[in-house]
Amino acid sequence: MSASTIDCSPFREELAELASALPGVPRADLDVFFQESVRLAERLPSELRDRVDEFNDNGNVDGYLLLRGLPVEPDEDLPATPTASPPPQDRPLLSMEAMLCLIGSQLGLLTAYDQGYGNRRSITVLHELYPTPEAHHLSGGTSTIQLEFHTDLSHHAHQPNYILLSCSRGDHEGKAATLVGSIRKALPLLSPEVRSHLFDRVFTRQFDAADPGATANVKPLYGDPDDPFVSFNRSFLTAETEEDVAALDALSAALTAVTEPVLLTRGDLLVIDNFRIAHGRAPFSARWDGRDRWLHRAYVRTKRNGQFEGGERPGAIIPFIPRR
Ligand SMILES: O=C(O)CCC(=O)C(=O)O
Ligand SMILES: [Fe+2]
Repeated sequence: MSASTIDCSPFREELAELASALPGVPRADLDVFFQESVRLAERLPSELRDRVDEFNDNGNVDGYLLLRGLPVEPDEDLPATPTASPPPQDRPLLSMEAMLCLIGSQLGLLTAYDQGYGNRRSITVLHELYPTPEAHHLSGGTSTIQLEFHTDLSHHAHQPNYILLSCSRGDHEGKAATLVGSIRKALPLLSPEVRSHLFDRVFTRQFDAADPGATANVKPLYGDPDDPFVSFNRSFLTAETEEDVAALDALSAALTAVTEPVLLTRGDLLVIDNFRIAHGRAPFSARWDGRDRWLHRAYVRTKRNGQFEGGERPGAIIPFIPRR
């Protein structure tokens, strides 16, 4: 097991007990639910909390933390995989939703984003990911095609630090790996010329096809030149020169070369450092039988990089602010 993976089976009972102390119907009052998540996160098993804190403080080379063996309902007790969002208001709390919010609360502030796509994405902390037949090719609802490398919400001034994905059901064939490309691994593969070209180079990102004026400024590499943050999305970044195209191609190739597939199965929770890795997802076949792949997703802000002004409460909606 890699150092980025934590076997949580020894904590399973303790974690199931914490989950049962959370409100049983989260959507009945989400504010109370998130407040309770914060309070109960203090009672996470100390060994697990220390590992999560260590990742939060220092990160790691892989750019992710994978918690395995978390408590999850037997498959026959889970509802059918959704085919539409949002879930019913009265849906009882699922174990993997509880894990998402407990670990998320330990890392920072669970946040509902207005993503700037008009009303095409629901503004909520608790996202559901499941295959949909008509999914846009850049959305998490895709299945038959690969979801290409990207940074979530790179066009938002308060881009979340972490993406949490917890898994109630894996895909039938075990193909739908989440693909993670760590900049700490990819950087040594880039030539000094490409690095200096991409560092602090401002690209315009169009984020709304219906409104060409809706743009944000995104830098593929920024921060510490020797240990930069990455922001990547090949189909959104508008390259202006031949050098831009070549440099973005080189970054894409380096990320691909270091990519690690992380196949999520029930009871797994993946914490993605959204500043250090670009991620995607391998193609897979949905069966539309009520037992398709089903993930829960939440975004977490931390005090780094101005994501947080102070005084915000967990679960609060942050308006859309394009990155400049
Ligand atoms: O399905 C996955 O594993 C990742 C999905 C994703 O990256 C997204 O929805 O933004
Ligand atoms: Fe994503």
